[in-house]
Amino acid sequence: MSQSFDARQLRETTAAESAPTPAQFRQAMLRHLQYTVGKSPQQASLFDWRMALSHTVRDYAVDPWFSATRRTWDEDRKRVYYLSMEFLIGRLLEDQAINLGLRDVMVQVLAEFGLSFDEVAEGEPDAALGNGGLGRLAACYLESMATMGCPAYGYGLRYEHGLFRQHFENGRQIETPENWLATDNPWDFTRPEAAYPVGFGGELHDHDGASIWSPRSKVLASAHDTPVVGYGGQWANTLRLWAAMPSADLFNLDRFNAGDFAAASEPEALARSLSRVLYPNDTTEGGKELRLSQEYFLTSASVQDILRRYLAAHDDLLKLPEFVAIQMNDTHPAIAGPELIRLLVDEHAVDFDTAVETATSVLGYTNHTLLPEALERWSVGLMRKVLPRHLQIIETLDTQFIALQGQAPNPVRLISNDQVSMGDLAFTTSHKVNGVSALHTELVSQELFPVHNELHPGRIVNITNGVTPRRWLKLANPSLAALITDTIGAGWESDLERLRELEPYAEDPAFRDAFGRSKRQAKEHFTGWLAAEHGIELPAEALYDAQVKRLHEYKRQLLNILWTIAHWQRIKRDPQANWVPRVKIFGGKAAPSYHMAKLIIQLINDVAEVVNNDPETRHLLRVVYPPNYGVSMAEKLIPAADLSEQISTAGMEASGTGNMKFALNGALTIGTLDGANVEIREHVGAENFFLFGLTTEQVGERRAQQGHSRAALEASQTLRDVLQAIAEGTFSPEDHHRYDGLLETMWNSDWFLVASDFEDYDRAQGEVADCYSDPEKWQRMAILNIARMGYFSSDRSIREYMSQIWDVESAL
Ligand code: NBY
Repeated sequence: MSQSFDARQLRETTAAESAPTPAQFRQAMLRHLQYTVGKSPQQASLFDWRMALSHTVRDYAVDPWFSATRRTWDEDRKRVYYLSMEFLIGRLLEDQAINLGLRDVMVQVLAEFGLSFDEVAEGEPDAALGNGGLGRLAACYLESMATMGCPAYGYGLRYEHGLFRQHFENGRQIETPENWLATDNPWDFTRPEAAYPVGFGGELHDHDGASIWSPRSKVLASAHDTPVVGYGGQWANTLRLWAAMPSADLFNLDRFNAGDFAAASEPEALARSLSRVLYPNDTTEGGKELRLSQEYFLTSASVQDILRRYLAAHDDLLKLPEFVAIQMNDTHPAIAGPELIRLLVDEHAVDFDTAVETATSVLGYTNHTLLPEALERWSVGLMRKVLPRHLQIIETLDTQFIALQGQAPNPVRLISNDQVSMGDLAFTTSHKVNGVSALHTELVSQELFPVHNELHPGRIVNITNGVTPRRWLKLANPSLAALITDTIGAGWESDLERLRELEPYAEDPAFRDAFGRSKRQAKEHFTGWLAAEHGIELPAEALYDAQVKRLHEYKRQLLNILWTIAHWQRIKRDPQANWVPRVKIFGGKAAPSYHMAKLIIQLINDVAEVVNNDPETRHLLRVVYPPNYGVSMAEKLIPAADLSEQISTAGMEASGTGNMKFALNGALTIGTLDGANVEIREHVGAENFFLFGLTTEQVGERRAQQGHSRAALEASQTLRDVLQAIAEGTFSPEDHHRYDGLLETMWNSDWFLVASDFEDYDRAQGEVADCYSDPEKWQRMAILNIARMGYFSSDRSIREYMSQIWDVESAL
């Protein structure tokens, strides 16, 4: 059985039949409390209970994990290896419990001890091993691969410090280190026996025409495994994260014996730094030796592990593509091509051309960006210093690639301007290259890789992103999930197209009311948390209008806050008009070195300070920016939103996945024709989507027009009034010049076309308000959004990867 397996069967078997009784679960939990945690119920703190509970849930994950692993070996199945520098997992307890069918029993047993599950669960730190969309996508895909019964491993780094924590001081972003491992991580199994040396630096020697690499230093990669259970508990895969361990010879015993204790551990400290901290940029800074070393560390350990596992059951390395598919999540692990070629040639005596062919058949590359500053390039000098053998292999690949282009006068090169282009390298060493939405894939073919595309027609494929409905609907929005189950029955969780059965209910007043109540509950859950955690009180009766995502100029949080100012000014001019009360919610982190993004954060907070304290408007407009947005905050915030802001400059957001989570939870979208917005709008219907803004093509034309920013400003009195208020220090009375730089950009360059799109955005926001004043209409639209979002399940995405890229069958 395979692609056509019906995931609906899963739930029935596990959730109902093999789930423990409350008594069994209680006993298992108390056992862990006593023997794993070492506490009695009388002494146990919330932390102790969470540990006991997590270990109990993990135990139930181990059985499907063992059986899936055993079956994969016994049936000699092809495996997928998803290589990613980021896995933005968030919390695991409730997620795993839901997939194992244990959630209700767990809540009930805790209640018997007078404990609230929410309170216990709130203590779990987010595993924030990622920056944003790319890392969260990897986490959704892991969960979907397990649900679909796709034999797979996720490979990543076990960063000691995940994405920094954010707080605000006087409106400014301050970063502090994140420390998720400070208390025990109950989910992973340490595997000291699975350790691989990864070499760095050193020299090449010629030996009978072959290159011999003698690395200068070696660092051990040591494995930590977390079982990832699919929905229904029928299958489980492994997330294997590598931690850097200094190999024994790195500790300088001579220095230690000579009494220089600090110097003795210097090389050791350097080695450990490889898995110390996640790079906090969602675009590369470039040229950082540690980053390149981290990328190689992940890649080499993973590829060695993959070959070891393959060779344990096979001996013909040329058959590797029949049993192994490796997916590179962007170019960060793109050294996998040269590394696999190196291992085949240098360690297993495969000839070079065969090695290249084998590697290419195994590898796939997902592109997540067109932004030039985010396309990785490593200087040849750095490559030679850190990875001399790989550079040599890349030079050969470059020569071959030029030859492939025949007489082309200006051939595309893997190495140009003394830099290795990791995108071009990833393309040439992959049999499939995919973009993450239809529009993005089109741009990848036409703008980024036109030459590659002509040389290898059919290599580029589109696989539109998806999100897992288990975490992003069932877990995050229990009231809506319950309403859906009551209405169409269970099973939609693993067959999301079934949401379509909700369509007729858009016309049912009772259902619309019930939907309204579920939205209210989600709002109360969010505002309750916001009040408890941040002391922010929000009105329940308002349009919740949210933009949460990394801070980036192309995402145009600036457009949103400028419109908010315009809206405030309008209310002040006519406070008695029939305004729809709005709460403007912002969330997201800026890269620590991204000055403009941090300035925009400060502007949002400055505006919030003024607007929220204006007695004339505060019942009609609020601006809130809860700090430290991440997966766990998203789980509370997204279900509470009425309006989803997806307002990037067209052509710049590769896909977006937050857009999918909001629409799935019944928020309406105000958005541009960018990334997956295009497909969301096609699916939910143009009449159920607030569209505005220039198209990708028009963006190109507008940018080419001299003085477009000034012209757009001259055409908008509204926007000029906004900019004037900022310039006058309305929001920064203590520093009138704070936003000079930002205003200068608005008048004179405006690369992201904030001014050009402002008036149309204003028009669309007007439509939003009109529509919201007609609750019946709004709810009908929201319900149709939910009913038509089935396509955006990550199960669908994974099914497409399995058939179009990995050529692997479901084991279920
Ligand atoms: O990947 C995001 C895209 O912006 C978004 O449109 C898409 O939905 C999502 C999933 O396909 N890209 C993204 O999140 N990128 C990064 O986080 C990232 C991280 C590190 C680096 C570059 C990009 N880096 O070079 O270090």
